[in-house]
Amino acid sequence: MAEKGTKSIDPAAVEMIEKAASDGCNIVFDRAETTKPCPIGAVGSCCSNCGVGPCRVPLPKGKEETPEEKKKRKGVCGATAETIAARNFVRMIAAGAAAHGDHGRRLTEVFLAAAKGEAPGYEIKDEQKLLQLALDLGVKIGDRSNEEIAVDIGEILLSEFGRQEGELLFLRRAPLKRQELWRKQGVAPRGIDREVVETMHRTHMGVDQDYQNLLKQGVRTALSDGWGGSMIATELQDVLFGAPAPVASEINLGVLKEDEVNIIIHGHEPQLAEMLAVTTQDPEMIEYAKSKGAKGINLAGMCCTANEILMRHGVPIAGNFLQQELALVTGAVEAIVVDVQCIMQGLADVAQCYHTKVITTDDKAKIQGATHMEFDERNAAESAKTIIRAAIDNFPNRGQSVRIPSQKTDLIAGFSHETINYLLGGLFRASYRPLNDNIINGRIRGVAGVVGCNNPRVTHDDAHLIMIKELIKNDVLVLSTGCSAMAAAKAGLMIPEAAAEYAGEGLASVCEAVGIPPVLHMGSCVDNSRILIAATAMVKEGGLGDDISDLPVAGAAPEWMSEKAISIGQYFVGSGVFTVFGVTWPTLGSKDVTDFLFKDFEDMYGGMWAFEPDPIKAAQLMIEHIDKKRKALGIDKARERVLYDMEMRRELEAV
Ligand code: XCC
Repeated sequence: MAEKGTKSIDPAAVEMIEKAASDGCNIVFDRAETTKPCPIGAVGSCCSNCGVGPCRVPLPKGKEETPEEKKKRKGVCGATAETIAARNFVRMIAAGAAAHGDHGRRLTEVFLAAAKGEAPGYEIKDEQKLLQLALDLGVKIGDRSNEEIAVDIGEILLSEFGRQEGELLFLRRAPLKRQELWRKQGVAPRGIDREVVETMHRTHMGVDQDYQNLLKQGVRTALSDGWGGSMIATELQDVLFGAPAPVASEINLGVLKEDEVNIIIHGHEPQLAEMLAVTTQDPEMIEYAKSKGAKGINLAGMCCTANEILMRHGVPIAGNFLQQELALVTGAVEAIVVDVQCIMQGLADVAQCYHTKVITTDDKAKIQGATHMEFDERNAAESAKTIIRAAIDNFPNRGQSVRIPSQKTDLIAGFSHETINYLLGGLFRASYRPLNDNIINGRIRGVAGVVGCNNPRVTHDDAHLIMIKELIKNDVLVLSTGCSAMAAAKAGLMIPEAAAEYAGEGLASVCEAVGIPPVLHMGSCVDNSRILIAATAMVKEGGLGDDISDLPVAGAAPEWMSEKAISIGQYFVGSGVFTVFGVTWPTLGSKDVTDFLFKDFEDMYGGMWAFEPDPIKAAQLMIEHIDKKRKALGIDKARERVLYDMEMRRELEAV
């Protein structure tokens, strides 16, 4: 592990952190030193839900709390430390689910507008996925046009947000046993908006004051994200922009170009990024760039928007969450174009040190000091051109302090559920059978989803890489999304050759036979819903139990920071997956709440949380869980028996 206090293990990031210091520019890593986390808020022991407080109920320092002390640890209204910690926790879930839900809603609106011919430039790209969705949702196909079918799908999915009764339709995609468990526990979500609103209501002063009941609503709200808002976003994005297929690209700050207009697109929603990807190729725009002295236009992505256009177009990625300001420090970025989520307000200050224009594009997300250029999906091409022209106009303003790090790494992305199905099963028999078989025979020990953010409280990218390397070394196939996937890609773990170098013998043999990396890039954070679908496909394929909680799988977010990560973690736990988070844990101010999430949840949902900041220990917890599940399935012996004789090798090559 990197020495404490090391800011990043990425040499490109380190170079830019040093450059920022010599340029006298204050960046996120400096602010993390001057602004320390509040120790009471960090563990969920501060209630600021009314004007009486904030009431702070910290744990006594350095000793066990007596029952008497615990009784006295209350807010002015009498709220216990348990209620306060649980309220804070479920409010994080509600905020995360709201972010993903609103993304899904906006996408559904664009989808509907495209289907009705009201959003020129957008069209149905993936007919197969459209028809599959129609079958799933009971939409008549017959001899209707794709657009007619799409209008029905869009309307059905739009009404999922405001659904008042019943259950979200995509819950039906889960294994039957899981659906029954959700109903039994009373956590099958109704509408996406309804669950978020109810969580905000319940956590208002004087409403739900039973921590177990609050956490139950937290599960329901999170499930409305994973099997609702996020899944709707992923599905419709795939239909509208095409389901991802394997694509080669490059990642890290070295993708910026000294002699071209550099435009970074940062945020989460792909509709603007898609249009920019097309419009930056427009000869008229390229000519305009040349007229300003540049050789061309270079579009690069940042954070999850980057993942979206990487997965579908191979657009290179400049970096993950903690590199957004560092990209500006290169002095070579003409514009950073942002939509929603994970956009640091500090960007506006850093832009002042250089010549970069920060361009906000969504009415929901404006930043003081930035230029606002509203993106209108109904006039998308013109909106995109206006933004690109503004960036080109800024090229002549580049200052003297330009330095682009040389680091960039090759990667293969585009591993959607459909791709995995196809790659493993082949063209004529697409299936998860070979994956399940290789898990049963022990070549692959299990599957882990390693996802989530960067957090400046720990060394940038370090925990992601240590954890992922430990997992693949132990034959655990890693599925990754978000900023975690970018960390892995930068370190060279997302090329097929990484299998021979980093993976255990069993996993390496499968990766080599199929030609895949040991860490598969599954997309952005809403695309964690792809992991739910992949897990369900493994259950349905047979041989590994009859619920997601039976599978030898685990999840992790070793450098999380966003409320969305808490919502994602909770929907994985609520779907039956053991999930471990690093950095910090927001309920440590209440032992009862923490124990409930870490222990009791296993009996209730088959999945539970854990907190372990050491990434090696966290990986070991995941492996222990995977082994526990293998044992329960009776396939632990198979693993011990693996000997690579000639016949097995031949069989493997035939996969
Ligand atoms: Fe944001 Fe999605 Fe976290 Fe990265 S991983 S910091 S949420 S960009 Ni989503």
